[in-house]
Amino acid sequence: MTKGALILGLFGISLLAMCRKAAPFPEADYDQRLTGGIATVFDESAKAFTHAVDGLNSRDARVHTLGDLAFEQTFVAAPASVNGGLGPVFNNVSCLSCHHNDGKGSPTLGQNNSSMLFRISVPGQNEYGGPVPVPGFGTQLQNRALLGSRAEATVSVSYMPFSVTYADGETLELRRPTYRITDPYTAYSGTAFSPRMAPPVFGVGLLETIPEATLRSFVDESDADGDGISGKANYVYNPVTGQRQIGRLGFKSNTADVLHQVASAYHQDMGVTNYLFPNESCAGQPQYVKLSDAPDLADSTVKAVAFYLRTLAVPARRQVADPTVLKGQDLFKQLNCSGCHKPVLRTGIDQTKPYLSNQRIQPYTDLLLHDMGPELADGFTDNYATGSEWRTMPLWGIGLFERTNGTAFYLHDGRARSLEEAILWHGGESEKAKEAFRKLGKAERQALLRFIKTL
Ligand code: HEC
Ligand code: HEC
Ligand SMILES: [Ca+2]
Ligand SMILES: [Ca+2]
Ligand SMILES: [Ca+2]
Repeated sequence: MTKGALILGLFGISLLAMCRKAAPFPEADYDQRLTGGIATVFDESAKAFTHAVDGLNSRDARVHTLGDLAFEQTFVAAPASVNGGLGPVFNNVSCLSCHHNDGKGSPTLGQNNSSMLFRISVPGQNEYGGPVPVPGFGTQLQNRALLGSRAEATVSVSYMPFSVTYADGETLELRRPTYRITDPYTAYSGTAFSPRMAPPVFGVGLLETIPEATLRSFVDESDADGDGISGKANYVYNPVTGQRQIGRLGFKSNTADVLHQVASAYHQDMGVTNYLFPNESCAGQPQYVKLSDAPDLADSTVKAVAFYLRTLAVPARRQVADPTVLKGQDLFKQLNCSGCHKPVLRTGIDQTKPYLSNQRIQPYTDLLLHDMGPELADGFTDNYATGSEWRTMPLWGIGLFERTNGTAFYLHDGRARSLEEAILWHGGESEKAKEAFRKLGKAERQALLRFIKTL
């Protein structure tokens, strides 16, 4: 072969290389701290969840601020010059009273900072495939009421301690909740009762921007790959679009988009009517008296709050190069925690929101439903979600809850008082991962927990 042919040959190869798709940027070269891509904020304080994403224009920044203020407002009985229209029945008085510091809440029933609400139903499906209301109570039980009205019922909880033993002999005490409904204002005939504690609200804009196709690609309903994890998408009616869409928010992926979630929170959690839900939550019930307060809220406020949440940044990870943390990260993969808590996803493109578009994010969720076994089951079906299925909880920000909440509680009803307890409650599709965790030695368990605390 002549020298010329060799050069031509090499040129041909390099031309071929140029025509191939660019090699993906190596995963290890990404900055592991950037939990939300460009929508990441570096703050480890109690206010870590309360920051706007970078890159909002001045108009958008103003809407974000308006939404921020509205999120914090305490509502009162109508008539009032500002923030009227609370109730007559409600679970709490402001968004912030449940979502503490834009993070999760507390399961402190009976106290003002309680972030609990209760989904209720009778068997069957409504016209959209959703839960069927309990006569006289609807699909949510409001345990508080304005002066002069009666709460739908009182809800109390008691916890039974029991212990779990690790393979190395160490034990940990868990507590099993039992809820009681007392003093209903009229005969109560509900069959399913689902107590839920407020989850964090930052990062929902990014979750909303993940393409449906990505979520569908994780579905493995008949567990074809045999790893014991199936994963199923929920499809729910979205009153904003009038269509059935893949569910992403709520503990059973029971809501498709942020605006719907905000409007229904005002309506059901606070009794504040709005353009998507113009009738009081207790309308049609025996105790309902027509109030002259509808709609309680301006359309622009509902939309500003949705915009505020969509543009909340996600806090950065910490101590990502610590050797113990890296060991924990390996264990998280080895135990297949990552089978559900997907570490890395990519958002799609939303031209109206460049600051959320095409980002490599680390939400640690697949947003799918998983059967978590009888211990966590609530018996409440919601569209395609059965009574033992839950959405994989995102783990981003989880290491900061002790700062944002003082005392942190975990799982849908706040029964777990530590990460360790939360893991030991895993069952069903996650039984295998839980058992593998239980069998780890102490140092390895600590490494895994250290890793989770850096999220
Ligand atoms: C009584 C406590 C309470 C109040 C008040 C409340 N929330 Fe929530 N919030 C919750 C609970 C519990 C959930 C989970 C609901 C579910 O699983 O269906 C939730 C879910 C959410 C979510 C979805 C987060 C996710 O990742 O799934 C958003 C967003 C949200 N709330 C926003 C708001 C806004 C905005 C307000 C005020 C208008 C508000 N909430 C008022 C308790 C509350
Ligand atoms: C089959 C899917 C699946 C697997 C596997 C799995 N999880 Fe989970 N995880 C979930 C779901 C679903 C929840 C929410 C359950 C609930 O609220 O009742 C959750 C909740 C959690 C929480 C509590 C989050 C919070 O903010 O309250 C932690 C911590 C957690 N998982 C860690 C782990 C670890 C560590 C492993 C591996 C040992 C693991 N998970 C394996 C599905 C899974
Ligand atoms: Ca009202
Ligand atoms: Ca109700
Ligand atoms: Ca599988």
